[in-house]
Amino acid sequence: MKQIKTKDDLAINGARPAFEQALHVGRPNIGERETFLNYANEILDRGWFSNNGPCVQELESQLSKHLQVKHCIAMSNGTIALEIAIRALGLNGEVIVPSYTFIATAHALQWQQITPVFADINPETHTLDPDAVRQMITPRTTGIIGVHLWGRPCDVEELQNIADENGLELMFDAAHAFSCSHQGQMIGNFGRCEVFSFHATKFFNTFEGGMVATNDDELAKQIRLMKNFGFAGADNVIYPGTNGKMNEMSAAMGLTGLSSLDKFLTHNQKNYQYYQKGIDSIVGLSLIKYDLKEKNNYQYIVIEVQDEFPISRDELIDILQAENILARKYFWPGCHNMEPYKSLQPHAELLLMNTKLVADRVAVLPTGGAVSDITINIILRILNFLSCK
Ligand code: T4K
Repeated sequence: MKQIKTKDDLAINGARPAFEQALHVGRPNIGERETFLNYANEILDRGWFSNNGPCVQELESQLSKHLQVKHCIAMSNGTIALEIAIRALGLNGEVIVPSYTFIATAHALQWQQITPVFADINPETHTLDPDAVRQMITPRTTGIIGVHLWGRPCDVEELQNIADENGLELMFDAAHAFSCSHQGQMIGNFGRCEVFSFHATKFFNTFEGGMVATNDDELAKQIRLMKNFGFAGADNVIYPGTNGKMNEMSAAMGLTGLSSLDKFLTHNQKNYQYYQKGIDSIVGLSLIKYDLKEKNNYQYIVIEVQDEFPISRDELIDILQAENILARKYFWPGCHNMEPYKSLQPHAELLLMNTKLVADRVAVLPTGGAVSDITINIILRILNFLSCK
């Protein structure tokens, strides 16, 4: 194990890195290989690879049970699930979203000629600040998309109040919040619908994949039409739909993952607690907290680098990356600072002070099944060393 006693021991100064192989923030969680291979063999034998196959149907049914939600509609990825949900809700004009999110939240609107209007976040929760949302409503606003960032639920009730008072649709980007709850109810049950990502790097993955969850029968019917070209039956197209279908291998990965979900969660939670013990005693670093009364997936280890820390967040990331610890500055610099929004809305940042504050100080550290407590111990020792610089 590499010793770090002086700054010359840091890889950024030419020393050997702490890890020989890159340590990624989100290595995939893989369930029992044998289970997946059995599903894969069945799929090959059956010769039924897509178009609402038996694995997709079984996955949707298990997901509905897990989230206690009426309809779970599996898709090829989270972004297309967002695009379809947005279209099925009939959103147009302007839709209020946070800028502090993955770019897909904004792009899913812009892709359909809907203007994402960026509202500021609460710096404590990193999710939409309801007062900021109120400020951004105009006569062109048709909806609000809250993002349960890091798996921590938005202020769901207050956003629902705002939507109701102003006749707006409310949906959620729950890409990070699979298997999380809010006030004892599983995420998936709020707003008109909620959208999940099952990308490789997520707590629960289907290689690539996503889903819309809703308790609204009519909306579910519409979404099912849209993700399958608008087919209402053989040779009967009644809507200009797209192709958002999940394939059978992805669904098989999902079924495999679901049967190991408790194992993934236990591992993530242990990692979180291990990081927490170390980071709590480091002045100038804070680890975001999860509400212990709720279900959490502990998918992200998110730290904030405060002014008291001797080096900046960017210097910290550079030092860690040199050690082969590929920490990330999600979701810097905020969607409003990326194209096309940067050019289309050059003054957006004036109302996004908290977004800037948070985006400038967050770093995400590696966790997941591939990261052990020994690895975390090494990362903590580096952080400790840097705190005394
Ligand atoms: N809404 C929100 C709030 C989201 O966060 C996302 C996706 C979406 C919507 C859209 O859902 P999807 O359409 O993606 O289903 C990654 C993911 O690609 C993206 O899914 C995710 N959010 C975002 C937060 O992170 P990058 O650009 O950071 O990906 P990349 O390739 O750098 O991978 C991240 C880490 O994982 C790296 O350290 C490498 C490692 N990795 C990656 C892959 C693909 C692996 O170890 N194995 C792999 O197979 O975006």
